[in-house]
Amino acid sequence: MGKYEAVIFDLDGVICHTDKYHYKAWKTIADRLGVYFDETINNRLRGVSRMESLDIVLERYEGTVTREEKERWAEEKNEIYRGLLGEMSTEDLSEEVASTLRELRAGGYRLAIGSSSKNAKFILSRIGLGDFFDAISDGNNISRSKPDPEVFVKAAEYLGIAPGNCLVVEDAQAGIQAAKAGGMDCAAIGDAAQCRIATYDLKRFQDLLEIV
Ligand code: B16
Ligand code: MG
Repeated sequence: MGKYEAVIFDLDGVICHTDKYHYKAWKTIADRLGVYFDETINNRLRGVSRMESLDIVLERYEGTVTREEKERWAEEKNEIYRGLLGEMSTEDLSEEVASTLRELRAGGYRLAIGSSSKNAKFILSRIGLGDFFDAISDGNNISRSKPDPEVFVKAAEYLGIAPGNCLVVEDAQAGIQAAKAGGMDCAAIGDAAQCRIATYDLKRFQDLLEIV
């Protein structure tokens, strides 16, 4: 083992990709409400909690909205989204991610998920990783979302490893900020790697094996 004892992975955008399902589900709600919504707006929802995502979708909504309405729309979005997640299968886990995870496991690292999603366990089961991780910290066990460090601090706690010995892997800027605020090193992948605020910027998921 090298610099770290554990690796904590964000889920959406790191282990697998659910953007298109979030997009379809939010677009259905936005169309129903007559609010403009496109993929650029959808990109702003990455790593953001469900209710905060709805606030972004409603930025262009004219008129007042009650709390009850917001809760109902978020629930409706989630029902559509979960229906679409049902289309996911083990084919949505890339060979590169699967083999990198296997190598890390063989190297003795403790592996956890740190995701804002309340659907994390369902997604993991769809892609064949339902029993793979040593710990899962997700939208169901936190009260503050990224960039607050809570989701990653909890993951480290569940693993029983000090934050300073954990590496976080993230695709969203808010997630990188969360890792740093929790006293953890972090590796950025995808869009987050362009911000240049992470400890490491990865070109490919398997580059992880060179930095742990
Ligand atoms: P849910 P992550 C995040 O997952 C997604 O990136 C974000 O787009 C979504 O709004 C959030 O989960 C909440 O998801 O509605 O399923 O609870 O990237 O933190 O794994
Ligand atoms: Mg993400």
